[in-house]
Amino acid sequence: KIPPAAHPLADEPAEVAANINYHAKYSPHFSPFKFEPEQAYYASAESVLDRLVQQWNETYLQFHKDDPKQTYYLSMEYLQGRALINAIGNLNVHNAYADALNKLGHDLEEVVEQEKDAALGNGGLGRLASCFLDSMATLNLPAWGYGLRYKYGLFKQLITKMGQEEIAEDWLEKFSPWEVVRHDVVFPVRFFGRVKLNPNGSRKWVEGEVFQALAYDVPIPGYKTKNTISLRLWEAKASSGDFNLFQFNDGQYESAAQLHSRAQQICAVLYPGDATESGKLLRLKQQFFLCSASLQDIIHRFKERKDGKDSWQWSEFPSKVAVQLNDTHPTLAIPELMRLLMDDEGLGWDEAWDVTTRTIAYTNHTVLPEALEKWSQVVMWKLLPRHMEIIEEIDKRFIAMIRATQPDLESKLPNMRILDNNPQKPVVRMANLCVVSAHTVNGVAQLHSDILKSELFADYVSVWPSKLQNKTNGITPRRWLRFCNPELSNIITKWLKTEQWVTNLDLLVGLRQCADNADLQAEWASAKMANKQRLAQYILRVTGVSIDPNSLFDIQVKRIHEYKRQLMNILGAIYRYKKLKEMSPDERKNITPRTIMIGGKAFATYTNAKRIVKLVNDVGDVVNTDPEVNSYLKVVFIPNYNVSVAEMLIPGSELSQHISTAGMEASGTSNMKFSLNGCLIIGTLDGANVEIREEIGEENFFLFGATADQVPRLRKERENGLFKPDPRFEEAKQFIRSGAFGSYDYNPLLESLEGNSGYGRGDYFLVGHDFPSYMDAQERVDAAYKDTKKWLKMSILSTAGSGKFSSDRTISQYAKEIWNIEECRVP
Ligand code: 26R
Repeated sequence: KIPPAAHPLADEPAEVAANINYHAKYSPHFSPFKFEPEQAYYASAESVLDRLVQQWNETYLQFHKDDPKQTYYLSMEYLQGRALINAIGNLNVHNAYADALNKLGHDLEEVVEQEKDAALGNGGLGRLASCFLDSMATLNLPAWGYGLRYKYGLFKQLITKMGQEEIAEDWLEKFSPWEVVRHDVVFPVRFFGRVKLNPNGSRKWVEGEVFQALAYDVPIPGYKTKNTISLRLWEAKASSGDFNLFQFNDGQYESAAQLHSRAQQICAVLYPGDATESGKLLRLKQQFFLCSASLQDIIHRFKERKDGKDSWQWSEFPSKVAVQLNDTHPTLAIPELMRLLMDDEGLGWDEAWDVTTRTIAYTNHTVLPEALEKWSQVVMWKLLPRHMEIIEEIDKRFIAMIRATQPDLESKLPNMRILDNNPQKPVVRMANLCVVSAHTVNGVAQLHSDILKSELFADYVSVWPSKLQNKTNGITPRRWLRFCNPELSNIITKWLKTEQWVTNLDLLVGLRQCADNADLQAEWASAKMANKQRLAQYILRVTGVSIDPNSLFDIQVKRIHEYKRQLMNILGAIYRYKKLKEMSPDERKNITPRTIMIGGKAFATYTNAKRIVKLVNDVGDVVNTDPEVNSYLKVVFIPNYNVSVAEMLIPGSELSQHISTAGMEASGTSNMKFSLNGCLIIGTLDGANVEIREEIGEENFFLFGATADQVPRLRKERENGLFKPDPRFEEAKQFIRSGAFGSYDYNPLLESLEGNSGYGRGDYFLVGHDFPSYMDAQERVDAAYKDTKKWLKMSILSTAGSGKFSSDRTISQYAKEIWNIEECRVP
């Protein structure tokens, strides 16, 4: 019997301070002679971890004891952002830590900023995964996240004279206190090799090279609950036996450690460039590594859950395990589960297929053709020969099933089947494999799910009428309001007379009835002003540009992509600048001053996206230094947009732009964050914008542009030369051509808006078509902003109408309608 551990901490600031001090003193991470913000951060993190570990262990035990069905969320991306501020918020010890740090001569805000963002993701899909973990923990759901522990996360964006430059971000450089390595959780993962036929007819994948997957666990605390779940990240290692001591002693250092260095490549970076064959192979290895390690772990847990006391049956697996695939990136989980069940556990095809299909569900996050994964069959046969056999069999059986049950679909089969056997380039269509194998397929906003049903996956609807579902995305109200915007949160709590809204976001509707109240409006305005001032200081610090907190703060932050139409935004800014220049000083006095901020990373090889970044910066350089007009307009590019920058920007924003070509943005999630923080939206009827507008009221949303169902016709008309450009559009483009923003060659960008056909040319994204209605909507924005009371009312109504967009709502729906899991709460 081990004596019980002493209760780690009380919440009195003095005791918290003592505990931080203890960690500062006895923690081996740094010399004891320094106690600067960085040391204070590490000591605070370890102090918080004392609390987390206890809850975490209790959660493990509870899950083990109750043995509920558990969900496993498989994702190649997580955008966790900072952990310290979130953990002390969720543990409800914010004030204790702020006071404790004060006693130690530090400021919590400064200490918190020492932490590097964990940026193991690109954008929306990765941040969604992190919001989902927060909600799963908060709702006490028995759930796990699985991912990869990349050494370098998403690149750091530098803005230079050349535009965007990328540098590696070594987020683990100074070690992360938030991960715990589990030396006892290790699984072998094989690549290459061949399939061996056993005498009894069974098959076995053998030889090739084998790496070890080592688990690192990150605690995910729920809000005001003991439940603390795990994000398990796999790291690739070679076995010690793979180190060739003989070669090493012979001076052949590189070849002695060959497997070790190949292991390091697997988890080196997120999305290695895939222009080369070796790059593509590496990406496929990453995906398989995640799937194989996670499934072995899941199966291991399934088998050991009753301490071996009870016998169990494979047919119960789907009533104990739900696996959610975050897009097609972890699709290999399907053939890997089949392989493990058949080749390792001895199940027959039918039984294995039944278990697999009842376990796995798939979420689609995009309809863009270039993002629909297709893997070369040649590469797959080499890397994963057994999985290719299984995929061929799934394809064969699918075809047979369709011919037997729905012969009328014969003509659709070439598009529906999993293998595309085009002799030039035979590929495996991962989305088709998911739709055929998963029990549920969901889109991420109502419009997106409708498009999946009517277009991308339309052929499957008659085969499985209820397989396709919608689960509108959501965001965690903890990180995205309560913690990032304490000023506004306090006002909301005061006026609703409860803080329950943090876990029951629908309560925000209670603000509707006081949207006209002058006192609320005054408090609301002063919170916004404080946040704008903080943002202005940040902008000054990182860009050197001074912006006016009394101007309208207009923000577009997201990955740079032509479909998201940052180009339309900057063309609008250019037109605004040109008109300001043409005005007399007296005329200018009627203008609503604006600060247009644009931020986001361009994929390193996406040239047109990088040109857009360059253009925004060049326009900023000209506009911001033009003394004639720069008190009416500033254009700022926000460098290195990430989760913690977003936490600063969103509370200080007044207008945000969600202006994608209708039908192209699956959902968008920052639109929800802005709206929740009382920021108005100018946007198209795309993704979740549609539902946000429904919830907050159309009179509170600046709508413009073509609708999704009009887009194909408009593209046709354009091809047939029927498009008549608006003079404002022509004027803005001409202004760039005139050299007003420097001598950089913008022709490729301008040409993408010209012509009449082709993807990415012929204005595929309909910037020209939507530009006039966009500019009209911008005029409505200017007019509305002049009426402060009206604007404040709209702002309050935006927050009041955002309750639906809590990820708690989204996750409850997944739990009920897809996973069939229930809460398992630590008492
Ligand atoms: C593998 C490669 C081709 C690849 C494609 C696409 C890698 C990553 C992506 C990212 C996509 C899938 C993504 O992030 N989609 C976004 O998902 C969000 C969460 O559902 C949506 O809000 C957002 O609209 C969508 O673009």
